[in-house]
Amino acid sequence: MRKEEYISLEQLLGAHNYKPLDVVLSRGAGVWVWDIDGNKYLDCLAAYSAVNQGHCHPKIMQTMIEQAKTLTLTSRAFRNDQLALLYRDLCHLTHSHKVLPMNSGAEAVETAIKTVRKWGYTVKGVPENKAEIVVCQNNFHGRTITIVSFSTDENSRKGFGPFTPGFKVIPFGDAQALESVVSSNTVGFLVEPIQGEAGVVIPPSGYLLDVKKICEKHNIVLILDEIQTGLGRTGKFLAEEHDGIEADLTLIGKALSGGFYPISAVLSNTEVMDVLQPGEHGSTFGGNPLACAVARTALKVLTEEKMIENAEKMGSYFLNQLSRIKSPIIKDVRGKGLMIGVELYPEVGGARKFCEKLQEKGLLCKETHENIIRFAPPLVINRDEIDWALERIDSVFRK
Ligand code: IF1
Repeated sequence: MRKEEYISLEQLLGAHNYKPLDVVLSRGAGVWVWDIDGNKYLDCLAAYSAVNQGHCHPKIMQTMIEQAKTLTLTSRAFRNDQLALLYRDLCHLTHSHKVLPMNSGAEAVETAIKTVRKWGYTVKGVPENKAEIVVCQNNFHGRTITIVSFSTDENSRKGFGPFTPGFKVIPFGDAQALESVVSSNTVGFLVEPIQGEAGVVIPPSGYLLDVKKICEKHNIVLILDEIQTGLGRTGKFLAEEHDGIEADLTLIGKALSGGFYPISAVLSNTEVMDVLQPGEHGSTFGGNPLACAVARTALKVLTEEKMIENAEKMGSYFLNQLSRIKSPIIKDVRGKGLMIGVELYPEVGGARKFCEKLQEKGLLCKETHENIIRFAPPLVINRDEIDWALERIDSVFRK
């Protein structure tokens, strides 16, 4: 089939909940992807940080093939020989005490919400159905009804009511704002260490430390959503490490499988998770042996192949070089590790057309919130590949 045929078939038979670039991909390896006509692109989105390890990492693929031939799904009615090993690997890497495996990032967020509410009622002593969780403006935590209930993005909410109550919204990056809304019913504070979808918004340094102290003072569970910032993206295993703190609950997903399989997890470094009793939460595929085996190898290659250190090194090189581009349309360049955002002046009429120009030059990236382009390639990118990308970015923005 020709590209146009793929696109019209997708348009005809698929729901229109996305407006993708008109590129039909068919192969990936490392930072590169190819479309059906054999054109090669540098992937600067990495599936929203789900392919940190690079496309089709051979070792993760090998594990997937072997495990798929052995045992894929048992349900949690029985135990399997991969789950406890993943628990051990994750607890070792993150100093966590407990792990609850799920599938999508949104499911991990929902699991954390249920857990801290239950902790509020059974441990903190909050009256039933009065639990409040604080979130930030411009948050992105997923697409379920409860999660969009506390979104501040009209596009994510309109037409989906009625919404789940029990959430308070404060400005991102302002620790005092958290203190000012705390009540005796507050059970949790859910926040991204860096707001991804909002446009790579980095809080003032020390923000996470400040909110951690406020949570300790008021006996509130700090929940860090590291589904996008985690697993090396910002140059540390978890972004919280930049502030030298440990969240009470940490949410990971996306690159936990290197892009091979949906798996997410809620990590707890306190006993919050002990409030869950048998039969109170779960999922058909949560913690299945195929997901666990793939995740173990995804974590192994991330650490053994020094991808996190590379993200730190290549990220600062990429950021520095981007900041040196002299362009009348670039308003700001910001980022941490290989989580980088380039904000354009609103007058230029939106970032989409620049993504389309970059696509023509062989670089795939995605705009967010009209004027910001996210550059988040797989963490295996090398300096030559960054220079290759910079040449094209410079040629598009310099004019
Ligand atoms: C889409 C955005 C990114 C996330 C954080 C939870 C989730 C996500 C910080 C939920 C998911 C994905 C969703 C995907 C596009 C992408 C995205 F543009 F939607 F906002 F990355 F910024 N927490 N983000 O970033 O995880 O349930 O998707 O596994 O909805 O198109 P999920």
